[in-house]
Amino acid sequence: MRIDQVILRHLKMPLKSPFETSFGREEDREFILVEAYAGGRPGYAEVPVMAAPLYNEETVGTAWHVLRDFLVPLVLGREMERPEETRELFRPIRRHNMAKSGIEGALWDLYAREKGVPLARALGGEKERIAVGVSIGIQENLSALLKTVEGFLAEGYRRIKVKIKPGWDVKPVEAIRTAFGPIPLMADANSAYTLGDLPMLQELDQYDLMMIEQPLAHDDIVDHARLQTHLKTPICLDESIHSAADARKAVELGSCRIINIKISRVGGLSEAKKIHDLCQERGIPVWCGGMLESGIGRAHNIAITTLPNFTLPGDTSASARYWEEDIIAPEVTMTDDGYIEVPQIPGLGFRPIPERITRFQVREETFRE
Ligand code: OSB
Ligand code: MG
Repeated sequence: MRIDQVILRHLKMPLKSPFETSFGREEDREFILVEAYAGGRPGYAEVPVMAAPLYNEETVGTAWHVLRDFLVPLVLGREMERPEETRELFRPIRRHNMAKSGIEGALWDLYAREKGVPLARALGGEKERIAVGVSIGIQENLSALLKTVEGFLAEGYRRIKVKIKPGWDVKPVEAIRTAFGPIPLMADANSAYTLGDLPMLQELDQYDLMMIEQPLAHDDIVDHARLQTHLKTPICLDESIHSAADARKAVELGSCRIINIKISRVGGLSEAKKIHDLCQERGIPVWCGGMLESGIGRAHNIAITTLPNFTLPGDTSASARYWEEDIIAPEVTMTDDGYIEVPQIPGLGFRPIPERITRFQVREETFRE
């Protein structure tokens, strides 16, 4: 495939309800869509950056700059056999993983369409449906939280994840256990604690959580290893893992027993697959994290989750959990028993809806060779 055109679109979509974590509160989701063309055939992907650098260092502004000035020029006019070739092309450019993942993702969709296979199959995934969990932001109070959890359990979600932060940790977990018993439950701290919080983290041990996600600093794997020796609950790393090399070091140090793989955080589908393979060899289960993606990013998450070592329900919930109107057709739906059916048509498996994309678009730029 020879990439002859790339279009970047900055979108701003209103979330159904605000999403609050230990690092901030989102009411609108701003992100970038990438469209890459080879001889009229398109490929689509999403760069799920945040508007502000509070989850990682990237923003819509940095990703746009790096895409326009560095990554797009590297692929325009280039003949490529496989999407993995972008790894070598992008290697001199340090970090900016989310920006990189957008180009590589669009090429994966294009590649799968060209081969006439679903994206999941192009990646080597075999599952026909994936198990679905839901990530619940910090709520106003415990009764609002319990109502929210009750609603998602009634919809069929197979795992509940609650966001925690200092002052909102043991109480919400205890309240959910008391109200709902032994449901699959976990907590995500988004780096809100330090080793000084060991007593509180040990207190969480009694609630039989599936895991605690990223309790300590976003760039740490050393203190996490120390923490894991003092906890029964498995630690899962999110923010600290940017590559298969990071994953190997964290596993060898004992910094985690589970890894959350986000395609964007690790720089694209190829690196995500490498982390999956490494974890499979080392007996470390993985699951697919989310970044409140639109349907385009969600479709990529569904595809990667079909690989065999994605054994735990992920954060790829149905479109309706986030959006009044998603930008794809059909939208992503979940069965009553908490699964998403993997599309069986070529490429990412959902059609982008141009009128909706235009409605949410705040900026557009086209690049031609
Ligand atoms: O830490 O997993 C996270 C959303 C934005 C940024 C970071 C995270 C999250 C979520 C939501 O937990 C996952 C989703 O539903 O897409
Ligand atoms: Mg997380």
